[in-house]
Order: sequence, then C-alpha cells, then structure tokens
Amino acid sequence: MEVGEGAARHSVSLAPDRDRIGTGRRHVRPIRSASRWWLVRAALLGFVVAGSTGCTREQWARFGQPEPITVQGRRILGLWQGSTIAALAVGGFVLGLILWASFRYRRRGDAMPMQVHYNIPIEVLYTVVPFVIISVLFYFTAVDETYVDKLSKKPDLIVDVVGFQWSWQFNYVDRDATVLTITGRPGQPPQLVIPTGRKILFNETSPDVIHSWWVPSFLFKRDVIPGRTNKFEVTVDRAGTYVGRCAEYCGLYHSRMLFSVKAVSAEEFDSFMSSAKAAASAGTSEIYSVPTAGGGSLS
Ligand SMILES: [Cu+2]
Repeated sequence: MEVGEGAARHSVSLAPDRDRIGTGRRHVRPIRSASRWWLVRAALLGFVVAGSTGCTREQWARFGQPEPITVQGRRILGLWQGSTIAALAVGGFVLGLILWASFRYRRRGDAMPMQVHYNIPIEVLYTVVPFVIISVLFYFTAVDETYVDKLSKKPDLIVDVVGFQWSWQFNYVDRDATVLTITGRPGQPPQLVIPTGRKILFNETSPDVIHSWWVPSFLFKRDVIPGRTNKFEVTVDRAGTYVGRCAEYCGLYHSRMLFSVKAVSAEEFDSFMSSAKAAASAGTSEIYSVPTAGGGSLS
C-alpha cells in the first residue's frame, strides 16, 4: 500500500509540471519599450564617455596608439587597427547575441522553456569560425612582423645601443668602427640624433641585465639582452624630438632610464656629427666622446 501511495504521489506531483512546460514560442514577446529605453540610455552614455575624453577623430582612429613617425610604425598601426576592428566586430556580435537572447527569452511566469539538445551544424559553425578568424589574424601578423623585422644589406647608418643600469649609450658606427659615442646618466638623459629618410640599423647589447629600448612614436620596442645582439631597422620620416624609455623593469633606477630621439634632415645631421665630434675631441662635453687608444665603450 505504501508503494502504491508513493507512486500515486509521484504521478500526481508530476502532472502540474508537465502542464506548465511550454513550447518556447508561446511565451515569446517583443522587447518592451522600457527595454528599448535602456538601450537608448546606454548608447547616450557611450557617446558622453567618448566625447568627454577629448580625443580627436584621428586619435580615435588610431585606437589609442601615438602617431607613428617611421615607415615600419605605420605598418604596425595598420595591423593594430585591423585587429582592433576585428575584435570589436566579434565582441559586438557576441554581446548583441547575449543581449538578444537575454531579453527575448527572459523568464516569464513559472513555465519551463522548451528543452533542446545540441545542434551539430551550430557546433561545427562555432568551431570553424573562430579558427578562420585566428588564421586571418595570424596571416596578417606574420606578414607585417616579417616586414618590420627586415634588415637591409646596406643600411645608411648604424647605431650600437648599449642599455646599462641605469641609462643608455649610443655609438655611431662607420665602417665597423665607432666614430662618436653619446653616454647618458640617470639624471642626464642622452639624446640620439638621427637623420630622416635614411635606413638606420640598431644593434642592441647589455652588459648587465635585460632592458628594453622603446620609443612610443616608433610603435616599437625591443629587449636589450646580455650576451646577445638584437637588431632592428627603422626609417624615420618625420622630423621632431620624441621621448624614449626603458620598457623592462631592470632595477632600482629603472624609471630614470630615459632618453630622447631627435630626427633631423640629412644636412642637419651632418652638421651635428661634426660639432659633436669637435666637442668630444676638445674635451668640452660630458656626454659626447670619440674613441681613444684605450677604448672606453661600455659594450
Ligand atoms: Cu632598463
């Protein structure tokens, strides 16, 4: 009798639930005007936040990157813009689906929604589509990275960069010999002068720990590693003075590893080299030096 009573209770308790299970379609209603009003308010808030940053249209188009001043930097900016647009498109699409499903199929009453199992075409789709997206991103990244890392057989200027605790040294090299050295100190950041429109090869070395040579306007940084020489090449096409810094935490005075890059015309560069060499030879400069018989380079 007890078993029979239990079975009866069980069957009775199921009946109301079964009656409440809906088909899913029966309860679908369009988004109410209150929900739309929330969407409008969210969009307005977005416009206010965007407008209050004070960014120009060009700055928005660069998605936060500084204006590039090198041929290679413009290529990097293009990759960054393409990747960001792809990320925004994917993110916006996914967010839209989440919001759409949340509003359209939100809970109404106690009815249980239609229960479904996996859907093979959809499973295949959301496995294949991300793979296609990362393949496209990988392709453009590989192509642009190869372009940025390309070195000329005959660069117009060679600069050996030495990152040390805690400043920088720049050695201008001509026919495998250093012709001028600029040495900075923590409170006395060095300024590297380079010509515009010329291919400049940088050779980086470090006598102590890992540093990272970074000029934000180049949209580029490269680690300076003890025991090896890292190379890269740039062609600066805009004159001006640009800040540089160490981008790898390297010790107590890492924050004082500042320097600047001054890009000038070829004529101005030639006159700079002459005057700097003259000052170094006369011993009137603490920053500039020319090679002596005893050497003196940090590298
Ligand atoms: Cu450093």
